Parts: sequence; structure tokens; C-alpha cells
Amino acid sequence: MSVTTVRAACPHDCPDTCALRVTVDQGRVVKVQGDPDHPPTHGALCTKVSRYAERTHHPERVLRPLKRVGPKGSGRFEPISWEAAIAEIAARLKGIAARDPEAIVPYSYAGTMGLLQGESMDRRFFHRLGASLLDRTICASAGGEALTATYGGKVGMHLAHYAESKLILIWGSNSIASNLHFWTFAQQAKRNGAKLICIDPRKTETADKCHQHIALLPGTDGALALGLMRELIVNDWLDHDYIARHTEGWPGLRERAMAWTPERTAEVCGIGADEVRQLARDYGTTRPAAIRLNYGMQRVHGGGNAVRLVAILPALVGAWRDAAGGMLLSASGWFKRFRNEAALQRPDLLAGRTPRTINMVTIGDDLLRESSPGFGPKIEALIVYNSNPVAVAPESPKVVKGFAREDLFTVVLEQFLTDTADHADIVLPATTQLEHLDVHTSYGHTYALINQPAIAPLGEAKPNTQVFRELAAAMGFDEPCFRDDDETLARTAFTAELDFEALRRDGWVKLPVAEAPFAEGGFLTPSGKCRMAAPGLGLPDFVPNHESALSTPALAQRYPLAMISPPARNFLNSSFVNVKSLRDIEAEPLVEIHEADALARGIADGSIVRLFNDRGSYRCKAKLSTRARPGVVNALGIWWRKLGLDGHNVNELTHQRLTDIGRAPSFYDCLVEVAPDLTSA
Ligand SMILES: Nc1nc2c(c(=O)[nH]1)N[C@H]1C(S)=C(S)[C@@H](COP(=O)(O)OP(=O)(O)OC[C@H]3O[C@@H](n4cnc5c(=O)[nH]c(N)nc54)[C@H](O)[C@@H]3O)O[C@H]1N2
Ligand SMILES: Nc1nc2c(c(=O)[nH]1)N[C@H]1C(S)=C(S)[C@@H](COP(=O)(O)OP(=O)(O)OC[C@H]3O[C@@H](n4cnc5c(=O)[nH]c(N)nc54)[C@H](O)[C@@H]3O)O[C@H]1N2
Ligand SMILES: [Mo]
Repeated sequence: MSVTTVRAACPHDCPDTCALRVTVDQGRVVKVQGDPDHPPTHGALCTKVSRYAERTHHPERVLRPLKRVGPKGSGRFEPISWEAAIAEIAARLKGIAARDPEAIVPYSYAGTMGLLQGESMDRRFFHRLGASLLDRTICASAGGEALTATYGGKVGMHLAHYAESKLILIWGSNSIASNLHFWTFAQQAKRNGAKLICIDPRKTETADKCHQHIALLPGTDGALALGLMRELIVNDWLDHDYIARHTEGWPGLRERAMAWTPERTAEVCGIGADEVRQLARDYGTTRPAAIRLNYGMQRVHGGGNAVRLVAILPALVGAWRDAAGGMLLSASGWFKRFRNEAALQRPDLLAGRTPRTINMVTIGDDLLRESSPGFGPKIEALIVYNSNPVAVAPESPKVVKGFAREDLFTVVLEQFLTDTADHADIVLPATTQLEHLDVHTSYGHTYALINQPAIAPLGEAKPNTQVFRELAAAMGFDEPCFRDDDETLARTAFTAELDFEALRRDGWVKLPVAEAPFAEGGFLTPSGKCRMAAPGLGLPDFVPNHESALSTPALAQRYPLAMISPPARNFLNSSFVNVKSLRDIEAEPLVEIHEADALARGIADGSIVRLFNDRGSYRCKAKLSTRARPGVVNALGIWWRKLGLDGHNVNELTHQRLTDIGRAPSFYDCLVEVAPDLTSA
């Protein structure tokens, strides 16, 4: 066999959705590179994905179906055949479905963002079965719904135009770690004289490279946006014409904003009043001004309201008039018109049934619930794919207890024996992106991509689509749609407006989106205006954290430190934690703590500490660091529990309370105390 190069797409949950060139030699992937011709990728890859051959050919890949032989969580399995595995799953599901199909719950997220392996045959299967629906809220729904309330969709600026901005607010985003291909454009802007300001409680590697860093307290972005609005008003830095023609609801919001003096804003945000004034001056007087908002700032109680308030700012100053002005949180809404979601997922197979919906955020509580009229049937079976909930869902003590239930039947489709797979009754070996076909949209740019399989499936691994095809057959679902192959699914995924032949030929297709999409208004709302007051939501306001000195002073006395747990640069959520070369860079689970907070607690740099609150405790290494501001600790995530120090990870401490909008988790809204770990002395 000769050496070949295949066009692929990165499947991971990241705004960049890179185009890949995969080099294959003798049926083995030897190199994965960024495609130099794909504009957003421009030939560059992050460290993680440039090591993709190591992940795909990892010696610990699950390559055969496995059946549990030890207690749940022990990770003790024996191999079984595919026939036996499918037959057993079908028999168990049939038995449960005969009583109540809603006792069966799918659990999936964005382990792959591919439309085929993530949301096609699986959805058809569960719709036909009448299983519970899953509210896929674990990441972006607070911000997503807030954006839709404001603009009518998850839409924003073009990535490439950031290069021409003169001011960029990098707001709740560690771009160098989690949005690397945006950073390239931000750097171009910087070289052209733009000012870059990072708004983040943590002094990230991105903050290091900006001109200014505003280290506000977690969950106070809404207050900062209101404070900025007041300064824009009193200094008359508003674009009155744009506001009059292209927005609705400003008079009410204007009145609300006037209560946010720089002093009040500064006090709530834990920053200086001059920082508020200067930020407003920069934003009100620089053109073009762009904001790169990201999901980090919406993982708090008031995350939805905060995104609404920030999303209004570009309309107030008329920033949208320039292609290099405005803002971007997500671009995924641009794809809506080109997607054939119903044809791919077939909600019509529900045949008039409306199953209950389980919120993936509260899986810990929900697995521990009994049947009740309000909840519906007790959860009896869980089919997990493209997700590692035992590691990533909030409040692990409850999640683990739920997954450990002996009466729960759990199937996990996985590439590796994750913390979740360890709790499965049956593990089914899944292919990686280099072994299956898929098509992709993006939430950070406007190119659709195709992923051609580079190599044959390793061992007995199968694509998710194939597993659900086989399960459908075993369940006796005989609708022809369950026989669609991946090629057919790929063609079904997009409407005729997107040229599928061009996608196949070139590897990607750029959507036709105007360069300055809202220069003349034209938002995707019914009125075409940017909505400050939104139906059902009214005007946005500052919503304090579930847990903070401001909202829960008594709790804050016992647990005085705010903990955030943003991604570690070399992991992607819990993916890649088991790739040794990447784990070696991260070394071990750690918490960054400011020197003042450490000294007050007798914590030495490099020592093992215990982070705790009423929900649980977690041991890791303390790093005294100016990356942490006083009062806030940064516990970088998301380690596999079993690769941590004591079989726990940071989600031992987080809670399941939801955001104001979007039913999302509040991972970064969490009070803790930190103490030296005496057991390790
Ligand atoms: N390397 C790497 N890249 C990733 C990921 C990863 O795990 N690793 N995850 C991917 C996924 S799933 C997602 S959703 C995106 C996430 O990427 P982002 O949307 O950028 O979100 P986070 O990384 O959660 O947080 C970004 C920054 O927000 C800060 N932050 C925390 N709380 C607040 C707050 O209250 N206000 C403000 N202003 N900032 C706050 C954090 O300190 C962090 O530096 O990245 C994707 N890319
Ligand atoms: N404390 C804290 N918790 C967090 C966050 C945080 O910042 N702090 N971030 C949250 C966010 S933003 C998100 S998006 C969630 C992410 O949570 P998840 O969506 O669960 O993401 P991963 O942890 O990357 O796990 C994805 C799994 O899917 C598997 N997988 C990948 N491709 C395939 C495939 O083709 N087939 C199958 N069957 N499996 C596949 C991978 O091996 C991996 O184990 O975590 C959330 N949890
Ligand atoms: Mo995410």
C-alpha cells in the first residue's frame, strides 16, 4: 500500500472545526495536519489534534464489545461478540419499552460534532422507540438562547474580519487555549495597531498577550455591561441613528442602565471604577470595535442575562456598521437554513407521542429519582454515546451514585474505557473520526466540512450510525430510514442550497453570509431589529450568582473562595486526558490560588490541598500563581476521575442548579474552601 492523504475534519467540540489532511501509510495514520487551503484552519492545528494519530492508535482503544463482570465502576469486563451484545441490549430495551419506553434515556453530547455520528440514526432510533428526550444543555444553551432572544439566532461576525478590528474585547474566552484560530486573526489586528482587552477572572495565557486584563469576579459580566451602557449614555457615545432604526426596547433598558454608576459596577465586579470608565471610553470611541464573547462567561446563574446585555452593546455604538465590528459568540445559526434537520433526525417517528424531557445537567438527581407523576418513570436504562457524564456532569457524588445503581441498565458507545464506560453493563467499541464518514457545521466560522474516513475501522469498532442501525433491526424497527447508509445520511444532512458535490470535491463549502451582516439591521428577529426586551423575558438585568458573597453571605462565610474550572489547554473537556504525551504536559490536576489566599491558609506552592464544600471534596496540587485573583481559585478541568489523585475530579464540588435562561449548568458559580491536605503530609 502506498502513502495516501485524505481530507478530514476535526470532530471536537471547539469553535474552530478545522479542516485536516491525514497521511496514511500501510493502513496506519502517520500524520494529521491542518489543511493549508482552508482559510480558518490555514494549515495550523492545536497540540491536541496534531497528536491525533496517537489517540486513534492508542493501545487502550476499546476494540471489542465488552460485558461487565465486576461491580459497576470497577471497569472489569470480558469481551463478547457483536451479535451477543446487540441481542442482549435489544432484549433489555424491549422489556423496558413494553412497560414504558420513557424509562429509557439517551445521553449524548458533542464528543463528536459530526451530524452523522452525533445526531442522525441515533435520533431516529430513540424517536421510533419513544424514549425520553434529552435536553442537550451542558455547554451553550444559556448563551445560545440569550443570543436568539437578542438577534433572532446564533449568529455574529465573520472570523476573518477580526483581523481588521481596532479594538477587540476578548470576553470570557481563553482564545489561545480554546479558540486558537480566532487568536491568529486577533494577532493580525494587534500588529495593525488594535487594542486587545481580555475580560476574565483568570489571568489566562490569552490575557498575558492582551494590552489589558480586567479580572472581574465570576458571574458579574451583566453588571459590567450595564455599567458600560451608563458611561456610553452619559458621554453620549451612542449611535442614535442605529438605535432608532435597528433596535427595540432601548428606553426601558436605558433607564435600568442609569442605575449602574462606575462605582456601583466596580464594587459588584470587584474591579476599579476607572477600569469601567476606561473600558467604556475605549469601546465608545474606537472604530471598528469587535467583541469575541465566549461560553466561559455564561456558566453562572445569570449567564443568559449577561450574554443578552453584552450582545446589545454593539447595537448601541453602531459597531455592526463595520464588517470588523460587532460580536461573535456562535455562528451556528448561519447554518440553519442549509440544514435538513428533520429529514436527518426524523422527529415524525415519534408518531404523535411527546415523551418527557430529561435535562442532561441534572442527570445526577434524575438517576436517583423514583417514579412520580411529575417526573414520570424511574430511569431504567441509559444509552450513552459521545459523552463522558461521570466526569463532566456537575455534582459527581450524585452522578456516580446514579451510575452505580445495580438496577440501571447502561450501554456506553466509546473509544476508551472512560469513567462512564467503567459503569456500563455493555461497552460498544466506537470508531474515531479517522475511521468513519461525517459532515460538519461550525460554531466559530461559516464553512461546512466533510470528513472522509482515512482508515478502516480498527478492531471490531463501528460508527455510532451502524450501531443504531443494528439495534433498530434487532428491535424490529422496519421503516426504510433505518437502512440508510452513511453516504445517504450525509446527503440528507444538508438542503439542496448547499452544493454537496462541491463539499465532497473541495472538503468544505463557505456559506453565503454578508460581510457586515447587520450593517443595515436585518437581524433574524421577526421585526429585523436587535431586541433589548425579548418576548417572555422582558428586559435583561444583572442576576447574581447562585453562590457568592453578594447572594449567599452565610454560605460565603463558610466557603469564601469562588471556584471556576475552565479547560486545561491540552485537554478537550475530558477527551485527551488519557493521551499520555498531552497528560504529561498538564502533569497533574491543579488549582491556581493567589498568594494572599494561600498564605492565609498555610498553603505552600506545590503542596497537595483539599478543595471542599457541602457537596464533596477534591484533592489536587496547589499552584501559587498570579493567574488567580484574590478570592477566586482556578481548578483546571476536566480530569478523568480515575487519573486524578483520589479518584475524583473538580465536578465533585459543582452543583446542578440551572442558569436563568437556557436550563444550563452553572459550573463557574461555585463556592469552596481550600485547606492543606493533612493526609498527604
Ligand atoms: N483546549 C481546549 N479547547 C476547548 C475546550 C477544552 O476543554 N480545551 N473545550 C471546548 C468547549 S466544549 C467549549 S464550550 C469551548 C469553551 O471555551 P470558552 O467559550 O472560551 O469557555 P471556557 O473555556 O469555559 O471559559 C473561557 C474563559 O472564561 C473565563 N471565565 C470563567 N468564568 C467567567 C465569568 O464569570 N466571566 C468571564 N468574563 N469569564 C469567565 C475562564 O477563566 C476562561 O478563561 O472551548 C472548546 N475548546
Ligand atoms: N467543571 C466543569 N465541567 C464541565 C465543563 C467545565 O468547564 N468545567 N465544561 C462543560 C462543557 S462546555 C461541555 S461541552 C461538557 C463536555 O462533555 P462531553 O460532551 O461529555 O465531552 P468529553 O468529555 O470530551 O467526552 C466526549 C466523549 O465522547 C467520546 N467520543 C468522541 N467521538 C466519539 C464517537 O464518534 N463515537 C462515540 N461513541 N464516542 C465518541 C470521547 O472518547 C469522549 O470520551 O463538559 C462540561 N463539564
Ligand atoms: Mo462546551
